[in-house]
Amino acid sequence: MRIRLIDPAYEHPYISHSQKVIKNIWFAHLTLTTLAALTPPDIEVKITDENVEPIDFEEDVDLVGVTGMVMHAPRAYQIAQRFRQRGVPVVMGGPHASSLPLEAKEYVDAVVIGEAENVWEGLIEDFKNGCLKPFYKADAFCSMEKLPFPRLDLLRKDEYMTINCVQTTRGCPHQCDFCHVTHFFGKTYRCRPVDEVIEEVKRLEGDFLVFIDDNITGNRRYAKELFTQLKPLKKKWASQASMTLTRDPELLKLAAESGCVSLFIGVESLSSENLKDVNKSFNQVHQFEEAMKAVHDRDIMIVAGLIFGLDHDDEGVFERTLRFCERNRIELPSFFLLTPLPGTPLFQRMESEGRLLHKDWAQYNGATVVFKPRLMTEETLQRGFNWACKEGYSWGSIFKRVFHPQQRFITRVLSNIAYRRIAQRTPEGYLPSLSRILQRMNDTIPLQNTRDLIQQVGEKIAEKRLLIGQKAADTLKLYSVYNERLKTLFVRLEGSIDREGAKELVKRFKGVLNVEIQKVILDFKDVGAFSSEAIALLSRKGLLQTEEGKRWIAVNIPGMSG
Ligand code: B12
Ligand code: SF4
Repeated sequence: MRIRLIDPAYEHPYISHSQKVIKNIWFAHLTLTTLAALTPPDIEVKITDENVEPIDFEEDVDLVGVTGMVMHAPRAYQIAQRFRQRGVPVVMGGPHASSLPLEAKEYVDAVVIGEAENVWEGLIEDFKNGCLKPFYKADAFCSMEKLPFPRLDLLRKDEYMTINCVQTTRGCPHQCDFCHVTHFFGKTYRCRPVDEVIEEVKRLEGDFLVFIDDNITGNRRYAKELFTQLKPLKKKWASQASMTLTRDPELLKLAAESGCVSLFIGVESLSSENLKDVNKSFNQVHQFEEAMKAVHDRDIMIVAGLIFGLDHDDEGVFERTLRFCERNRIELPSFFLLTPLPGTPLFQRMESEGRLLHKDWAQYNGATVVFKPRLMTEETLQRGFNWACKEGYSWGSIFKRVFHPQQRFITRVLSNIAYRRIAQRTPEGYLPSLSRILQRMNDTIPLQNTRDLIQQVGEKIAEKRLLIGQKAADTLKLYSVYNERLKTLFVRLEGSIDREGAKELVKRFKGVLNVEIQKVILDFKDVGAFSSEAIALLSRKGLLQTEEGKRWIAVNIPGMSG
């Protein structure tokens, strides 16, 4: 019996990778090599990764297996159709088929939902006996012990950056709303026995490998044990980890000592509100800079995942995020557009709010807007994203990010050049015209004469002041969000306002109303103290108007609204 396993290519005018890019940055998934290893030895099994070689649709095979993420689904269905037209049965598994098995079943003969380990052999047996079932789903997650080593020998190794991929864990202890991992693996985090991982690593040729885990440090005790045992092998490795890793200096040290040279870290957003919305509050915005430094201090390169289009993102998000990457010398910023993947809580929310634009899965690629953003139009989000991709890999931005004292300068530059090639193919974008204004409207103004401040009366404020503390009261913080749909700028003020602070406010807000910003709402709720001169100035300049219908509206003015 002959089985052909196929990883569909993604065909897209600018997202698809050329052979050259694949050779520079790409590593093969472990999906099909794992399936091949699970296939009984008396069966001839071959792999086609369509990203690196064409599919032979005329091949004489008995069964075809196709995998695919959401964005690959339409291509996977086309492939299935071609083989089925010739009477070759097709089985589909992987993230998309597991999320939408009924849809997938329309195009294939059988669907494997979830992991294949406990069902693949049975499926082959059924096929041999002519009684293939429509769906296969294991009763439980598979054991992580004694997993067969993936059949890397079936890949065209010279076509990739590396084929040295190893998985040590499955799942993730976190549950970010946009992520497919927890949906797929449930709330489990399973680790392979360390000695089996070490044995697999020992068998790899060359000294570099990728651990394709979703979060390699999800269980710190396990990760420490793994890194300790990796050390003597003197390999270099890359992987993905959540930012919580940076809070354990010993873990980070061990990772570096065991050969970690690069980590993909999901930073996602610089807004705490956004992170809270997507259940990722364990990423603490105020610790980001420190966290990035801790990783760099260990000579580990950072590939940062950053998402645009979350509900608190306004037009200022693109520039703010890029400047953050430059300031922190993030070697490889990886920008994504928020993408509601079927099966995730994000998808359910967007669907119930009627915000999905369509279900053309090929567009669910992380680089195309597929939903209605809250504070921007679809067009602004798409163009801003395109701008960030291009600008982030402009020479100017690359230079700002690659120069720092850590090792591997050449590697940093070469990886940036490879990413630049991809970024250059992105269509023209533009920085939204309000971006600069919004940077100035999200700032901290130091105060000069806090002696004259009058602490506001009223229980609420007194409480606030205690909470904010003396340090915050020496500054005036501006938090602004612009809603493009309402053409309204919302500004929350926090801290104290003395005469200089009020002058600065007036300066920054003078002329802010224009064709785009048609209304400003100033929220004084978190202002603990004013000087009388500040109040006089703000009121003279019209910033304390409370009447509905005006273009300037002040709300929660202490002493007025209680
Ligand atoms: C490595 C990896 C990548 C690498 C790809 C490597 C490369 N080529 O350079 C990189 C980092 C580039 C990447 C990119 C992306 N990835 Co990715 N990636 C992974 C990761 C971490 C591991 C994949 C893997 O090898 N798994 C190990 C194998 C053994 O597991 P498996 O694929 O699930 O297969 C098992 C079962 O699903 C089943 N099965 C699967 N297929 C089939 C087929 C048949 C016939 C059968 C019977 C069974 C079966 O059997 C297998 C054994 O149990 C997964 C997460 C994960 N844990 O799988 C995400 C994951 C697959 N990626 C994901 C996403 C979204 C992406 C991106 C779209 C992100 C983006 N927005 O740009 C891009 C797309 C890139 C592209 N053009 O293909 C999502 C997919 C979600 C979804 N529903 O589509 C995942 C699940 C991660 C997540 N956070 O949600 N990815
Ligand atoms: S930490 Fe990463 S892998 Fe884990 S649930 Fe969140 S996004 Fe997914």
